[in-house]
Amino acid sequence: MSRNLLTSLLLSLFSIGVCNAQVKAPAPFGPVPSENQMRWHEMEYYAFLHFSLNTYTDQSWGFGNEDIKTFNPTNLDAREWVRTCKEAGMTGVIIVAKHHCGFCLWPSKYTDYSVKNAPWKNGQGDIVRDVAAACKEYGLKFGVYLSPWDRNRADYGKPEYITYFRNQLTELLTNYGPVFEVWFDGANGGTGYYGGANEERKIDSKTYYDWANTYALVRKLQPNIVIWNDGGKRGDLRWVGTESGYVGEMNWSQLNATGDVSWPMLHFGLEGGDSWVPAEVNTSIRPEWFYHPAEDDKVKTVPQLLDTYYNSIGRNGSFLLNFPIRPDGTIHPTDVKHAVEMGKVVKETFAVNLAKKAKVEASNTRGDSKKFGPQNAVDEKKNMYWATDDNVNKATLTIEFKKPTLFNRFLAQEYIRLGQRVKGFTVEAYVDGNWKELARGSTIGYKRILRFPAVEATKVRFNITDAKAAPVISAIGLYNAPLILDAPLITRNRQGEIAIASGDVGPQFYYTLDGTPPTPKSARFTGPVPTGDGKVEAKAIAFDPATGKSSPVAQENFDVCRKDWQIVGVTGNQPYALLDGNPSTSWKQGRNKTMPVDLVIDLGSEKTLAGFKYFPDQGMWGPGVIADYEFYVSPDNTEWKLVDKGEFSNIKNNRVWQTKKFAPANGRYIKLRALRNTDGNNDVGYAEVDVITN
Ligand code: FUL
Repeated sequence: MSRNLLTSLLLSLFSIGVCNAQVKAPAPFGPVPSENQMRWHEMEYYAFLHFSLNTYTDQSWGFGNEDIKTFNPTNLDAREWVRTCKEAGMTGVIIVAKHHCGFCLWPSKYTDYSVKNAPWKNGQGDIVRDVAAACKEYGLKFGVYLSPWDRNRADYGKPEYITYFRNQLTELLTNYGPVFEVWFDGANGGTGYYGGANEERKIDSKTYYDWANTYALVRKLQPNIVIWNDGGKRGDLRWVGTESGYVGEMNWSQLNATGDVSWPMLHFGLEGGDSWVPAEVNTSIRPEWFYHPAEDDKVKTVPQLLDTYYNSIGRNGSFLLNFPIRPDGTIHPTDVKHAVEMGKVVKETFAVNLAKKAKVEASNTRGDSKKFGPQNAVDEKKNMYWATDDNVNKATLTIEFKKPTLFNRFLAQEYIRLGQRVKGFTVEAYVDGNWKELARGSTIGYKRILRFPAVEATKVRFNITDAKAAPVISAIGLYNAPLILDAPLITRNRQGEIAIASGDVGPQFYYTLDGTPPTPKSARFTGPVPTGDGKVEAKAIAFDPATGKSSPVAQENFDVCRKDWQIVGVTGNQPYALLDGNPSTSWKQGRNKTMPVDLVIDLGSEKTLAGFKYFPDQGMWGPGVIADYEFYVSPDNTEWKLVDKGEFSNIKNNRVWQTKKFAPANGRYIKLRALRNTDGNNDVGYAEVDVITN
């Protein structure tokens, strides 16, 4: 190398250095996460394990007097639980050490109501210890749930209980190694055993637990912990206002440090709030938290779990997924299978960032410095980021591929150590010489993922359309997720239009209405399909154009169109949920009704009826699932003929479509009479009701 060349090289390196040194990083904007919160953000996905005496009594909440002698799992191996979590792609486990019933999964010194008096391992077992050890072995972080409400304790509600509660907390936070998260459930239901008092006790959850001092104790014992608290003093993390597995599309990681938190604040965060309080999305892999055999066929499917993934981690939240443990001490194989499969799909989806090798350019780069250049967004280094000049709150990052590239997911991360800034963005693809908008979003935060049907493009534009301060983007990703090809769901609404949908975003749907098998050459579903007034036999497949693969065939036989049907004696539109063809909407009879409870429908004209169908409400609380019924037909809503009666066998354990056939009878009115529901009360609900005509 010539001397001159060397000098000029050194000079230019020097000047880049000087230039970079001169360009200052953006100042933090608003509240920022603590180191503990930062570590927690990066965990993303972890498990809850619910196991207690409830598991043996088939309850959701124990009263506090359940018999310890029932607690005798025969196949318990905490290593299996943790291994499942690891295989599912999780990074930690939170064990429910004590639920509301007060029974402790560790041999607490301060109560007899624990595993030490259970037959399991002759009272020598300690589930908290086993889980902590398994987490260590498999490299997962360990957390604890300790219910502040204790329905077993005689002193609950009195000051003495706070000492007991803190003693237990001290045991859990001292004897089991590092704890990443402690969960203080907000439920304080009132009634309980309370050492035999059998009464209702009310406390003020804001003051009773003296949270300030309880938190001080927690932080002293576990300086690296994050605190989850719902309803008490503001913790490090917030609930999202639902246990159904999603947080708002707009999700700010802030709340105010004090003051009440309304539902929208839980669900969307509080833009401009003075404290960093990010969202944790907690949900169970089954409808309930504890194990109930009746839910063995209600385990969330892989597409449903993926939906929750995108609606939590994909929306700037973490994902806390619960596994209920069975009485024998194991996780049900279906739960294991679905969780592990979902983990595999996620791993496969995000294995290759297609933007990594592409050329990236930005409309603005802070101080024109490489240190803040757009390349930092695709280098997979979490502490490097693309930033704009101060006051530049709108900017575009363009990704250019070497060749047309197929993708269906967009990922973005803000460098949240400098605060959450982005308020609005769009993603566009350059297809056939035109820019086409693929998706748009509001907030980004720690991580945001958008799904859209696969598109092949040569360029992609990420446009930040609004931000509270100069954007700082630490990651941009484009991925091509494998499509999940489940048999699609075919529904027909009251107007007789057919709709086809599936759990994934992106498959194409093809259908037939004449009983022939659908193929990718059949009619393509692009929107509601009118099908007239008569019966329809609909078949459909989901199809992935990229791989040429099809799902299994879905088939639905619809009877006559329900557009002229009127529900007699009701007002408003709400009751018509039971005729809308949508199995996830439902209607419940008024609370003032007592059994028998009738549903009367005017079919609009006389029909020859040969049966009926009932789909029960799938909800958790008071669904009013009919167990015993009578079915009547009438020409005039006055003279009724009983055409069928009986039970919906096993409906308590399996809330699926019930189909009943009877000898043909003519009539214009039908009456479904509920004689008894599965809970033995007067609730009566319906997700769908239909008839079978001759
Ligand atoms: C709720 C509790 O009442 C449930 O039983 C469950 O433990 C869930 C995680 O939190 O508030």
